[in-house]
Amino acid sequence: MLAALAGLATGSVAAALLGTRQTPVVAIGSAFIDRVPPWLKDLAISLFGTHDKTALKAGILIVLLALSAVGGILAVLRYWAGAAVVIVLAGVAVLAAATRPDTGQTGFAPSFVAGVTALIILRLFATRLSGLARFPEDGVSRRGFLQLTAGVTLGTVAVGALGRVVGGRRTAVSDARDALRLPLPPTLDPPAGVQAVGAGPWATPNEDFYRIDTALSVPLIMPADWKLRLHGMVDREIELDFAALLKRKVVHKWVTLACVSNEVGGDLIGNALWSGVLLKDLLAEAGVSANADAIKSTSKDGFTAGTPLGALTDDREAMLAFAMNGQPLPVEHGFPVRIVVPGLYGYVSATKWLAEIEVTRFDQFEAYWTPRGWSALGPIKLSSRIDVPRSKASSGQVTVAGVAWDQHVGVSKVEVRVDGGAWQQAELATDASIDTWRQWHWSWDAPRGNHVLQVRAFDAKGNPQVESQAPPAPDGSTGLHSVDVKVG
Ligand SMILES: Nc1nc2c(c(=O)[nH]1)N[C@H]1C(S)=C(S)[C@@H](COP(=O)(O)O)O[C@H]1N2
Ligand SMILES: [Mo]
Repeated sequence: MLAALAGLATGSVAAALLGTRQTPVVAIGSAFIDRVPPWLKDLAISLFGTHDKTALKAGILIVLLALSAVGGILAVLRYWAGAAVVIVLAGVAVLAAATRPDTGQTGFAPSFVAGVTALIILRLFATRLSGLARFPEDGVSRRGFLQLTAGVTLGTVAVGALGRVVGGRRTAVSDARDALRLPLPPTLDPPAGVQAVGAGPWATPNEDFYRIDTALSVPLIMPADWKLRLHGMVDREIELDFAALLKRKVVHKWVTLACVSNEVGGDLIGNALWSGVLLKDLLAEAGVSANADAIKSTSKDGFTAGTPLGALTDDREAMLAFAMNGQPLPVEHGFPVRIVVPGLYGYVSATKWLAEIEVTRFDQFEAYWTPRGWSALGPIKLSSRIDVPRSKASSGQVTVAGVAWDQHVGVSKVEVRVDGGAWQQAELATDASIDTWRQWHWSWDAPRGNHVLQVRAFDAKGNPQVESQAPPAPDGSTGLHSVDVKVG
């Protein structure tokens, strides 16, 4: 029984750290709720009222402990017989979590961790207990058993408490997030024609959106506690809470966010429909000093970004975003409010878990990444990527497709070549705006053998992409994306 409780404790910590609510008990309970006959559900509600969920959890715990006791007795006789009980119990929880519609890929992990923990602890107890069973008078075995019992009990209480602290806050914030009602975009559908044949999704789902930040544990901010202080070289300081933010004029805009660390051909880039409030309006209201040239934005966890004022006050609709693809920002993507600036890499603009904006001058401060070897200014560079094919193809007509981007400048042309031959013009999908990536495709009559595909893009003014290879540091990679394709 102690082994089972220890498993539940590590499982709850795993759930808290992974940001899933699927602890072993919750996983089994949810699967149970989905499957019970209606009469039993009604009976439970009439018996326990609004405490029906607590009753269910208690019931699961009692059954689990009873089965664990049986497993424990078996384990003293034969470890593997007891272990089988643990494996079946943990297996049921893993399956229950994995088959839930609302869990990500990590939902099964807490139950898995719980099972492994229980197996290890059971093994320790089984060894001590079978020794004790054979030599009942042996003081050493008895002491070893008592020490183990005390150690596991203490450890379980400590780990369980940790899980409560980490998980409780996480649950409270995600519940508050679920309960939010936000001004939402009229439609989540991408504009007509932006999707190219064969290319990946033009709109990146939140679950697939790349995540980059320095946060070892994600800042957990209740919307009711969120506050933004805008100060510095302004006529009037502004303090804004979440309710006040939502009362302002809201815009919805597709913007492709990119990370400066993206290697040529990499996937640290994503396109989403952001909803928020224009920074231009807020800055105008504050009255920015003519001498200022930057804002320093600071997150709840102390990350800072330095952004040129020009990019916030021109026509590009830089915003304080509170929604991503029609949902409140996911916690990992900056809940409840972050900055989104079209055309600039994330490290100089896209502060998540936003807490403070100071209007200032670049000669007055250094943002987080500047002393670490990255450029103070970070406009996104014209780039292109081949998404299909990535390694293999069958000979004949092969669709070569991908994306090209030059946020807030625009892409006018994409070309593809095979084995260093002549550049061929690819067909461009519709441009949603100059602030989003643009998809393209090209039909290739592919002969058998090993081939190298390459892509290059041209910006709105007709300038070609930089061909010389440069690494991401200090201000973004350059070079053409090449893919080796084996055509069979
Ligand atoms: N608070 C905070 N905000 C941050 C960062 C960070 O480390 N901390 N990283 C930035 C970087 S480098 C990028 S590329 C984007 C990534 O945003 P995403 O994780 O939502 O894709 O967030 C930016 N905002
Ligand atoms: Mo980044």
